[in-house]
Amino acid sequence: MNFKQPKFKSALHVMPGVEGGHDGLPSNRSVTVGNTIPETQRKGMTTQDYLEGIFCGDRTRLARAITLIESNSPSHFAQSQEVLKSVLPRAGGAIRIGITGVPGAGKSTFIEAFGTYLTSRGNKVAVMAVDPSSTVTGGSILGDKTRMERLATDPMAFIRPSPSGGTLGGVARKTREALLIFEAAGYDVVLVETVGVGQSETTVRSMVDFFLLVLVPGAGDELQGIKKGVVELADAILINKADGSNIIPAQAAKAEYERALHYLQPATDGWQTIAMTASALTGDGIPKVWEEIESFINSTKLSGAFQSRRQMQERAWLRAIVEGYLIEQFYANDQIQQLLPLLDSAVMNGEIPATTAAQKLLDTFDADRTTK
Ligand SMILES: Nc1nc2c(ncn2[C@@H]2O[C@H](COP(=O)(O)OP(=O)(O)OP(=O)(O)O)[C@@H](O)[C@H]2O)c(=O)[nH]1
Ligand SMILES: [Mg+2]
Repeated sequence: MNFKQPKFKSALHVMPGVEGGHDGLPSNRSVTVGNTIPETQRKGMTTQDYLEGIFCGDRTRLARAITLIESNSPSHFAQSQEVLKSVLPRAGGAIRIGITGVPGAGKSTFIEAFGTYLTSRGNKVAVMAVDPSSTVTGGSILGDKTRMERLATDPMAFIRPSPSGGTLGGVARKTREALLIFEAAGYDVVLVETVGVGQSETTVRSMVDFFLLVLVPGAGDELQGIKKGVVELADAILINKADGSNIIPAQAAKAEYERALHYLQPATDGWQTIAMTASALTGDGIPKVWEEIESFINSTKLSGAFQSRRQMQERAWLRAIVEGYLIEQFYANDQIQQLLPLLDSAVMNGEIPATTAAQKLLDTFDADRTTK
């Protein structure tokens, strides 16, 4: 079955015969032998080229592999799936961490401090963002590179801006698949940032092992402005900006959250969601965040919660792909496109029940598919 790619436009097309520059990286042309450009670079890289690049840690080919899987072009679909299938046995080894929080909470500054701390310990860190609102600009992370100056030039880190997918589903697919590529390339910590708006936190939660909610003290009464649902997704709450005159309010906020957390359902079986304070600016509390994450990973691996969450995530992901495919096929069907506006207005005018209209649409769709 050929899964059609969504029809929205992307700013991240993979260009055949890439000569460099489209993903911000230098051209590969210097590798040419004599005057001839190797076939693989002229016509697009082979699957083997991508895989070798990923496995040997070649950043240029790694970036291109991610560009390939981010492509919306149907002509890249088969090759991107081939690459993914081959990386799968080597994927899964990273600790996947989601980071959310209100705009301005300090997520990017935290990622700079935390990521740099991790690379100094010898970890290889990949940073991605799920930002469905980002289009041509390449997302907040790209604009944020000034806040991640050290990490952006750190050879042990790789920052990938949010793919411009148009829909959250599109961005989620690309992020999940890029995550597998990073893991196969030996990145052992993957950070996925998302602004705490709409559905994107739930989406990121569904692809990570550990979910961190970044808050700031003194933003009003605690729990204010934060949906209870988001707190319930978190494995830890980090009260950031605990520096200078903010230290006391930050500690008060931490205590208040600790109390509130006792009444909430923890996000992970067997792990009581914790509250911490830190300063992304001074680095205070940053090692403690990692300590807690390691302790979370150890205890959930021991209890099996870690593995079963990953399995559930894979299954949910499979279902989501199938559902997305079916919905797209349904609405793209010619007969449905003709019938839908008529039934829409009949339902809106109270002429027929919605269930009857839905049944008619589904019968039409089924009949049309069986005749094809
Ligand atoms: N004092 C203090 N300021 C901080 C700290 N962390 C971040 N800031 C400041 O808070 C502002 C917002 O920080 P960002 O890291 O851009 O916040 P963000 O959550 O990534 O924001 P969005 O990407 O817009 O959602 C910047 O001016 C930072 O310098 C901190 O620990 N202490
Ligand atoms: Mg940011």
